[in-house]
Order: sequence, then structure tokens, then C-alpha cells
Amino acid sequence: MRTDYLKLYFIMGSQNFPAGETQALQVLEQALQGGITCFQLREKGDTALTGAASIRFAQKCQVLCHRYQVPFIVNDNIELALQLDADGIHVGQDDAAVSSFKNKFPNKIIGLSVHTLSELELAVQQDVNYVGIGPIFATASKNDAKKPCGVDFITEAKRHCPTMPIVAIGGITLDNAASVLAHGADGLSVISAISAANDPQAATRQFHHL
Ligand code: TZP
Ligand code: MG
Repeated sequence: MRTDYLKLYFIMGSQNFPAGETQALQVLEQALQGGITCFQLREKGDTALTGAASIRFAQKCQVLCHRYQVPFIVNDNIELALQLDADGIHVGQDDAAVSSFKNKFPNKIIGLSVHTLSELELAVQQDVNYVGIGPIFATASKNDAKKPCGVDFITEAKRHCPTMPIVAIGGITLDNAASVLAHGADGLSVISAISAANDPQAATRQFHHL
């Protein structure tokens, strides 16, 4: 995987928008125009789309991403990732083990969320393409988020496993993003900094001018 895909990694699902799917697709296109480098569809929670509607929505996201040559990654849903031939899959520690699905995704991007150095070591052993580390700061975008680990954990992780690409996540804003990168992250992953911005395209552009 090209590490520069991680530079500005936008994540969302329809649940992140008051107006749901329509707004989600508008914001995704604005984020793509602003220069996001990767996208993860994370359709989750009580109001998440299900069944055929969720597949149609995912396909629309994928078409947009490919129009801008940005990888389309699916969170957690292995069946959906396979069905859509997504560019990759991202899983957390409570999801299916990477070893259980890795052979179904040859030449695809596999990402894993890690919160400790031992989880990071396991990620290296499982040969994932990148790890997501967070929440770095407090976040309102994930109900079951762990305690924030702070930016110093990024530095520690990088020192521990220098070759594993790291994307930082959780509470990242235009105000703290430079510090996250200075602490060794290869890239920034955000939900609300783009999804809840007054002007998502402008916000996206600003991340490229930190
Ligand atoms: N995993 C750890 S924190 C988080 C996820 C999915 C939510 C990040 O959202 P925000 O709005 O960028 O803090
Ligand atoms: Mg998960």
C-alpha cells in the first residue's frame, strides 16, 4: 500500500449526518474535491442503513471515490467488502481476526485498529498494511471509544514498530493536526472535522496546509 493514501483519511457513514444518506454523498464529494486521500465507509449504529439500502449507498460512495481515484475501504463488513470488490477492509480488535479473512483479500488494503503496543506487535505479525491508533483525543463520534491515548503514544508506537504505517484517529481537528503529525503519524483520520464542517471542501483543503 502507498503510505501517502493515509495522509488524509476520511471516515463516515450516513449516521454521521442529520440529513442522512443524501448529505453523506454530498459531503463525500466535497471531501474528494478538497483532496482526501482515502475513504472508509463506516455504516454503524441505530440509524445505520441496512440490507439493500446499505449496499446501494455503499456502491454510490465507491463510485464517487473511484471517480477521484481514492481508495474505498469498508469498515468491519467483510461480506460487503467482498461483494463490492472494495479496495480494502478495516477492522477493530473486536471484529473478525485478520487471519480469518486475509486470504480473501489478496492485494487489498487491510487496516487494523490498535490501542496497545502488544496489539501493534500482533498487527505487524499479521502483516496488515496499516494500523489506526486512537482515540488520540476525546471524540464524540464513537460511542464505545476507549480513553484517549494522547499524541505521545504515536511516537512510542512508531519507535516500537518503525515500518508499520500509522494513521491517527479521534478528536483530530485543524488546530491539533500539526502536533499529531509532528509526533510521528503517517496520516490523519477524521470524521467530524470534515463531516460537521460548515464547508467540508474548504476544511479538507486546509488539512493540506497545516
Ligand atoms: N475510532 C477511534 S476514534 C473514532 C473512531 C472511528 C471516531 C473519530 O471521529 P472524530 O469525529 O474524527 O473524532
Ligand atoms: Mg469495528
